[in-house]
This record gives sequence, structure tokens and C-alpha cells, in this order.
Amino acid sequence: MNLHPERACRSTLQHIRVEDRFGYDRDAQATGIVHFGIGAFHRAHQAWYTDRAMDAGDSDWMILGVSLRSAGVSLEMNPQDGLYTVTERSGTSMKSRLVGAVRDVLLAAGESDRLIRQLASPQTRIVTFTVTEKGYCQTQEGTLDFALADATSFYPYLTAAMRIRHATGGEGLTLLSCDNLSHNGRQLKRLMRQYLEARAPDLLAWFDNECRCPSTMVDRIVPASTDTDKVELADRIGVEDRAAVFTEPFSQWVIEDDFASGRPRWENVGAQLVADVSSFETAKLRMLNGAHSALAYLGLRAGHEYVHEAIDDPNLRPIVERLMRDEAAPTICASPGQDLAAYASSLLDRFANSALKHRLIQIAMDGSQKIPQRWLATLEANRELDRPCPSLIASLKAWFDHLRGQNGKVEDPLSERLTELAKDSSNTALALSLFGSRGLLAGTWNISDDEVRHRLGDASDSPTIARIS
Ligand code: CS2
Repeated sequence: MNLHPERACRSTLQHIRVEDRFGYDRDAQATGIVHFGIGAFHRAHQAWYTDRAMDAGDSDWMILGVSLRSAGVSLEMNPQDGLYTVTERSGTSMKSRLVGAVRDVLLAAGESDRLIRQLASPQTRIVTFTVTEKGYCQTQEGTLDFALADATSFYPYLTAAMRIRHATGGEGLTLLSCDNLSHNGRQLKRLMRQYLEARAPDLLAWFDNECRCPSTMVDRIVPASTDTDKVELADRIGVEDRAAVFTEPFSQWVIEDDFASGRPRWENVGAQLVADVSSFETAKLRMLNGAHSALAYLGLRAGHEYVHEAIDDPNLRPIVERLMRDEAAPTICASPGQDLAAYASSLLDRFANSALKHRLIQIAMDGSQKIPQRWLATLEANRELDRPCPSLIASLKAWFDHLRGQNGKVEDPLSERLTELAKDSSNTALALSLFGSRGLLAGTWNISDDEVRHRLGDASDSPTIARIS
């Protein structure tokens, strides 16, 4: 990659030519947030909101970023003193903000003492998470997978820190999940409790009384940054930014207002603090994410590379529109003022943003973790009302083709077993081996074997379904 000779960092701060930048004194701010999973999404979303909240006058909410697996982000961000840009793209317009909210990034396994010290520090009041669906280490039955949790997750670090906070009379923490799980706060609380019950039962009562796990709905489309993006950016802003993120102008954050000991006033910079996020969260998961996954598998199968190409395809657009308007929306109990028809229209526009270059293959990964809350919950709700879902069924069959290797290597925590099951199987056999009573994903969809055969088997390719798929 041939970038600009100067790198974005403290000493080049004044040379960075951006449209917008933070104005607060970073050195005067304490670290109030520890974030697990500091990828592009966090940098373009929660860190961006927190940065603007500090600009609007809040203090002591600097972020310590934590990577659980790879040192990649710390290598990008630490030489830049945690500084990076967020560039919003739409049509031909581009607008960059220099964000100062991330203090630095550590790799959990290599610096566990420092991580636990920061989590236990009285300065830290909130722990946020974007560890993706698989990062919560659930078994197919939804219980905690202890082998995974002990080896690769945040649970042990939090437990060690809670032990110190408890012993020293410290305040409780707010654990804020920002992942695409239904009832993400409730799920995190349930799994954290399972971990404590087994590994530190003496902390359970303290956790229940002092800590909070509000649910949130987070939304901003953030494609993985490419080298080409970063080269173009360097030309525009005059320095190299290896941690740059690129996103759409839209963003939404709906948060349950239930915090253990304070929070930034995110509402001053556009977040919505509400008593209950469920209708926003369900709409986002079933409509936005549900449509995204459908576009990914149907779009790749049709030979597309990007989301905007797939939504422009006259064969695919009606399937996705039907999925949102006629299959997902009727299963959602909207809050007053929440207009699901308008939401579907705005999603179609967002998907069509060709400046984003959002790769379908990025969305296609981890299907086994995403599909239950994106599609199966909708299928289940429609089944109770005896309503057909041709778009979702067509999408599931496109996922089957993806598992057969049609789009290259399958990226999924269950990839080995999934590809083994999919190899040389008919749709009927594969559907049964996934969703049948003894299937790999049994329990994710409450459906009998006969119904699996009837709805997903080869004979179920009715003319309507065949036409739309
Ligand atoms: C996408 C999401 O990759 C995916 O699975 O559906 O990351 C999506 O872009 C975000 O949830 C949008 O808020």
C-alpha cells in the first residue's frame, strides 16, 4: 500500500485536513469506558457518539479498546495515539471527522493485568461490547459454552475485575451489548450470570444488585475498509490513517436508560434513550439484518459482489421488499410513532448507496449465528398465523447453496460441520440435517421434521417460490 508519508497521530494532528474534528483536551479526560471488540463498527458508531458527547461538554469517557483475538487493530491504532477518521459516504459526497475518543487498544491475552486493572478501576463505569454473535459463546441450546468462554471470551476478565470491585466496595458496572442479538442486554446478563454461577458464585448477588445490562439497538452500515479507500483518503486528508473507517451518513442508537453509575449524555448527539428497545431491535434484526442476509446469499448466487448491485437486480429487489414488508413487518409490534412501511423504504434507499461498496461476502459470514434472529423468528411468527414466507424460504435455500461452497470457502464457527452436511445433499436432506429434530441447529426453530420436509425440501419448490428464487 502506497500511502502518504505522514501518519495521523498526536504530532501531525494539525496537518490532518478533515471537515470536522474533536475539540476537547484528551489528556484531561479519564478513561470511563472499556470496549471489547474494537473493530470498524465500534469506531464508526459508539466511539463516534462518545467523541461527540465529549465535544458537547461531557468528560471522562475516553475508551480503552480491547481486541480478544488479533493484534491487528492495536497495530493500526496505537502508533496513531488512538486517533482515526470516520468518513461518511453517499453519492459523490464524502465527509470526514477526526475522532479522539479512543485512548489506546490492547490485546487481552497479552495484557490481561492491565485490562483487569482498568476494568476494576473506579474510573471505569461502562463496558461496551461489539464481539459479534459468536463472541457470546452460546451453545445451540443457548446456554454458555464454558470451554469457549474460558478460552476466548471477555467473561473471565470481567469476573476477575468484579471480584476486585466487590472486595474494595467499588461501584457496579454497566455492561452494554451493542451486538445484533435479540434482547442483547438480557442475553448478556443471563450468560454472565451462568458464568458467575459456575466460576464465582459468591459474586452473583453483587452482580444482580449493583450491575446493569441495558439492551440497545445499534445501526450503521460499516463495510470493511479497503487499501484503496485508505489511499484515496490519504490524498484527501494529507496523512495516512490505517485505522480509518468508512460508513453511511445514517446512524441510529436506541438505548435502554438503565445504567449502574452514570453515562455520557449520548442523547445530546442523536442517540435515543428509551424505557424499552424491543420493538426497534426486532424491526432492525428482522427487516434490516434479515434483508441483508437475504441479499447476501441470493445476491452472491446471482453473481453480484456488492449490496447496491443486488438491490438493483430486478429479480432480487421484489424478494427483499416482500421479505421486509409482507413477511417481517407484520410480525413486529411497533411502538407509537414507529412507521415500519417508512422504515422499509428507507432501508431500500440505504442498501442502494453505491458509494459504500458493501461486500455481500462480508454479510454472508457466520450464517449459523445470524439466521436464527434474522429469519427463523420471522418464520416462526408467520407459522403461527399460517402465513407463507416465500422470500425467506428462497433465502434459506440460497444459504444452502452457499454452504455447498458455491461462493467459496464458508466462514462460520460451524463451517466444518456445515460444509460436511451440505456436500452432495439434496435440499430435503440438508434441511433435515440442520433443522430436523436431530439436526445441527435443532432448537433454533420450533418445527417438526414433516414440516421441514414440506417447507424446505425439494418438492416444496412451488411455481411461485421457484419463480421468485
Ligand atoms: C450486517 C450488519 O454484516 C452483517 O451481518 O447485516 O453488520 C449490518 O450492516 C449492521 O447491523 C447495520 O447496522
